[in-house]
Amino acid sequence: MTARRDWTRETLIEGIRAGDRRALARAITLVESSDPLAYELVRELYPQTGQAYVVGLTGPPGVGKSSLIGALLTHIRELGQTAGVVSVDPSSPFSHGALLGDRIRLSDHFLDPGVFIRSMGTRGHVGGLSEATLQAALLLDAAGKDLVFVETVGTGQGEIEVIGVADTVLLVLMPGSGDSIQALKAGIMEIPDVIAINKMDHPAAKTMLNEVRSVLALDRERAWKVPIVLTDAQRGENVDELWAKIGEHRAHLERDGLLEERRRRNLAGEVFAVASARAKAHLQHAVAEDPELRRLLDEVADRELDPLSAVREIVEKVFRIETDGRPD
Ligand SMILES: Nc1nc2c(ncn2[C@@H]2O[C@H](COP(=O)(O)OP(=O)(O)OP(=O)(O)O)[C@@H](O)[C@H]2O)c(=O)[nH]1
Ligand SMILES: [Mg+2]
Repeated sequence: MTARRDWTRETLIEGIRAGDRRALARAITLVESSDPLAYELVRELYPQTGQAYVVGLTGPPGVGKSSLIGALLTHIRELGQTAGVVSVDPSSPFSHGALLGDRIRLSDHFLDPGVFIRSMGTRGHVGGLSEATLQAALLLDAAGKDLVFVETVGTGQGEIEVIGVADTVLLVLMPGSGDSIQALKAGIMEIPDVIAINKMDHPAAKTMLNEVRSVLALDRERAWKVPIVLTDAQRGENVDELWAKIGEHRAHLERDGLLEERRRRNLAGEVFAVASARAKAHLQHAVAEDPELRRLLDEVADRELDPLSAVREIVEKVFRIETDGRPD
């Protein structure tokens, strides 16, 4: 075991720039715990980012997202590219490295210096899931990885929003992921860029493929036609094809100058998401700490004060924004 190093801001920055995995591991731990030093690191390294291509994977629990990343890593390492992986676990405050399951599924890659894998808990993070994910992706980018994979488990709603940092969004489903089909159909879930139906050995895989196809057929306006690939992450089946589809999406974005546009939109979205998370945390804290503001909530409950008047008073007091109680 290496002795525990006393990292400083400078040695961390230097280490990350050099792609040192211990520096990266330490930095992501700082991100996880909302340490102000993480913010400083990202601020310092940000000008060098934007080199990595970011692939975001989302989908219901247990569909095989981590297994698929493992299989994709084998493929892209053969192509000579390096990669960073961050699996975001919104239900846990700390992950301490890799989750046990991921450790098994991604174990082929742990000794490979061209790959950095890390799970990250985000529960209780002051800036929320978006902030932690954005910071981790930027750190992996700054460490010189060609590719960054961000895995996050979908909760059924707004799954894709949490990977607003991704250049390509890959939705992973498996036969029986009916909820996700409904969410796509209802427009609750944004249409991803590529869909993988994993566990293709399952007898219902074909049915699932047809269901997904019929949902996508409702959305014929787009220039990009969302490819659907049946995969088997365990046996590595069709993983090269999946990677080719991700590559085609990338080429589509790069060809028409859309990548720059998308990144601009993504980053603006991230700034808003993080600012909103912080504003909300600030608001909750302010109300919890201020008996006068808490009293307003009691008055609303007792029907002595209407809700929008309470909003006006709270917003004026906490943010010093004059409003008439209506959103603009
Ligand atoms: N039969 C079959 N099993 C698979 C396949 N891919 C993954 N699995 C299994 O499915 C289980 C879940 O796989 P994971 O890769 O951990 O899935 P995940 O989506 O990352 O799960 P969470 O991160 O917990 O949401 C594991 O037991 C895998 O071995 C596949 O293609 N076929
Ligand atoms: Mg996983």
